[in-house]
Amino acid sequence: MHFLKDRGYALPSSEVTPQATYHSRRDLLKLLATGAAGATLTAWAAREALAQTATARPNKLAALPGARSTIAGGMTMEKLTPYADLTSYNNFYEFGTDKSDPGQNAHTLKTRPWTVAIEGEVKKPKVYDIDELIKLSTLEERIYRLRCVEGWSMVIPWVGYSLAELIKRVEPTGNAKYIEFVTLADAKTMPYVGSRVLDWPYVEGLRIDEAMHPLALLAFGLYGEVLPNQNGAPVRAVVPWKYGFKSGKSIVKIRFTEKEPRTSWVKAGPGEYGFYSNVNPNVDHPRWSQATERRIGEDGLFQKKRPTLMFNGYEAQVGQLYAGMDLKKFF
Ligand SMILES: Nc1nc2c(c(=O)[nH]1)N[C@H]1C(S)=C(S)[C@@H](COP(=O)(O)O)O[C@H]1N2
Ligand SMILES: [Mo]
Repeated sequence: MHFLKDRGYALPSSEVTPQATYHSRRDLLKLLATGAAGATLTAWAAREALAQTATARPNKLAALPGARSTIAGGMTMEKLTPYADLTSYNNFYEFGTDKSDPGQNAHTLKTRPWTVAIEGEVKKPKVYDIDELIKLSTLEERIYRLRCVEGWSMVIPWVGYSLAELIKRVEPTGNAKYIEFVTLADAKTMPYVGSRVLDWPYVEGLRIDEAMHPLALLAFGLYGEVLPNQNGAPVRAVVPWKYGFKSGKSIVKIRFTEKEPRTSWVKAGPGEYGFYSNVNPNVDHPRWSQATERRIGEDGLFQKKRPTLMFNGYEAQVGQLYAGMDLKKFF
């Protein structure tokens, strides 16, 4: 994936973009042209200037209905992680376990046709075509920190809408206590599906109130363009107050359940990875500290690391979800 190297995050042009990528991005741009996300487009046009400083970012984004201050508080003015870094340093084990593997291997992922099935404890189960899902609500650009459990972090300008928008439309039943994300496991296009690193498909989950929190994002793009394959095209979750592995990539199914989902990482190491996995500098991973982090593309390997913030800096927004819970027990 070299198509943006020389253009940074400018909007694409057909000469520098492989045909397949261009088609999907053109669809996103077409959607924007209909006015569905006009304000966002304005912000995107100004991206180049903004990203240079990343401090003078004007408030141009559409507010979420009823959650304006929550979302504004969830944004960060920190410097954005360069596009080249966040597309070449990834965790996407279906394409290999080295950080550089997804960027090199994920071109085999086919993101059209693509459907996302909504199943389980909902009154309106439905199989959404990805292009229908993109149009379900107004796309917004949201800058979130992503903190990996391994101790590195990035700041990414995602494009999507609150997961709550989808959840409300499918009408969960009274039994829906959790939501499970099932992601693609296609051995034909994903070379490491079948390897023993994880139990495939990659499954993640949230408690329903966590999933309903306006900060929880269903993302279709970043830096104003559709998601690069290695970042979880064509649709992924982004749960910014949790360790990165909770944000499942390339989702094909969303199930509403009564019981806590059995997630891939909890199955792989129940003593190391908990269901909640909220970013918490006070609860160490059994094999390493979680107190500090290294910002990809910014902090050198030998530089002093920056302190990790409770709930990844989103405590004011999400702390209430865990009132009264022992976060050492429910890690
Ligand atoms: N399907 C799937 N989703 C996944 C992973 C994965 O291996 N497979 N890795 C997770 C981990 S550990 C992290 S840190 C984030 C990384 O997202 P990014 O590459 O866009 O930064 O994706 C998460 N989602
Ligand atoms: Mo991660």
